[in-house]
Order: sequence, then C-alpha cells, then structure tokens
Amino acid sequence: MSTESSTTDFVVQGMTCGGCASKVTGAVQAVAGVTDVRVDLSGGRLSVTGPVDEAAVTAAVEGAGYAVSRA
Ligand SMILES: [Cu+2]
Repeated sequence: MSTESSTTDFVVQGMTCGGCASKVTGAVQAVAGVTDVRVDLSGGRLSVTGPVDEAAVTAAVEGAGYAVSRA
C-alpha cells in the first residue's frame, strides 16, 4: 500500500444503474479528505482515495441508501 495516495476499497450492495453509481460517487466525494472516488457498478466496488475516515465513508454510502462494507 502506498502511503502517499492511499486507496480504500469497499463493497457496495444495491447499485443497479448509472444513477446509483453517481449517487454514491456524489455522497462519498462530499466526505472530508476524499480526493478521488471510483465506482465499479457491475462489480459493486467503491474505491476511495485520500486520508479518509472509513466510518464517514460508510455513513455517506448508507445515507445514499446502499449497504456497504470494507472490501
Ligand atoms: Cu440506480
């Protein structure tokens, strides 16, 4: 793992379309410290870059209406 640009992966359940992906992306982008968000819709994966608080990311995704756990 790189310390310079750490990326944390999560598994998101319930994303079914591009709208879901952008909803999750927008919610996570609003979390403090997040510098990049990537969502893999088909794989149900979320990659968050930056010095982020996992609990804050989890809360953001859950707030958007999806179940999430660490990958
Ligand atoms: Cu959707």
